[in-house]
Amino acid sequence: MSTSQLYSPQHAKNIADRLIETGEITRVSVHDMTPARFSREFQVTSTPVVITGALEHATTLDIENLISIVGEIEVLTRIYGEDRFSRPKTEWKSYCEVQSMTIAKYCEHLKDGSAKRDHMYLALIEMGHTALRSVVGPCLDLIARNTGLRQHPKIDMNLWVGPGGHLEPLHYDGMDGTLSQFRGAKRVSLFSPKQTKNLYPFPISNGKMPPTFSQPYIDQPDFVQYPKLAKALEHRHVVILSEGETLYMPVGWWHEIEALETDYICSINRFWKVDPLWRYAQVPQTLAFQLIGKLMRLKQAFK
Ligand SMILES: O=C(O)CCC(=O)C(=O)O
Repeated sequence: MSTSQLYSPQHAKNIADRLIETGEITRVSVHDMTPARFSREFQVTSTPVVITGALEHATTLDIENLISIVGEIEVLTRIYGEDRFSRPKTEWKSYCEVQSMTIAKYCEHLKDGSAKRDHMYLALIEMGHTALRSVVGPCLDLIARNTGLRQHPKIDMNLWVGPGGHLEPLHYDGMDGTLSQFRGAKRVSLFSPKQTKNLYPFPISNGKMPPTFSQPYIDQPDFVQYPKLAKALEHRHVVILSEGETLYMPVGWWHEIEALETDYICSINRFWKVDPLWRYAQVPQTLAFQLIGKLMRLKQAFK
């Protein structure tokens, strides 16, 4: 069999599909969670968990509510562009373009289909100082109370709104994170930090894409260019995060997030202090990346 037959896109996809490990992420009701349990079973062991039941009494975050609560706020919207995901990530000139618009204007793009066509995503919009905080805050604070997660001093909560089908490519963060699903569902693929080498992070010298992003597409794997990806895929965890659920992602865990097909999805994420601090030792690349980021910000401040 020739190499091209062996690694045809369909063949590679079949291998990837076969290797998906499902159903391994534990679900725990927020009402059964205590800080001691969370610390022992999930935080200290850096184990992802889905927390259920915390958003039961949350106001639905639909377009109408978003417009009436925070519609006037001007935000930077990510525009990935129509053909971005059909090109290899190594050809991307930057992570994405951004455009300033009000949240109400973005909602118009969602309604008329242009957000889906142009892969426009309202991503990582800090909402801690807005009226939305008092609407969703109580549910999210219940998660903090029952897990003992401690808030990052500078970041409170971020809004994510986008069309069904949107894909946030595989990356990791330098803090613990929780992703709460207020509308629609997401398919989350998770890889432990142990798989970092097999996921081919962008080299720091790349300069266009951050080293916290992985080069290959995990659902159209190119095993010729990225042979070790097959190993990583053996350890892939896939979880469907349904409306009302919250996923805890420990520092350094790789995640790719796909909004399942629907008109639009709405989530809120939070970043938390890494407790205890020695957990950073398990993900030294995260620490190194944070230090580089701090040095770059210092350099800019003195320019
Ligand atoms: O939901 C998304 O699209 C991305 C969220 C994310 O990357 C996070 O919560 O860390």
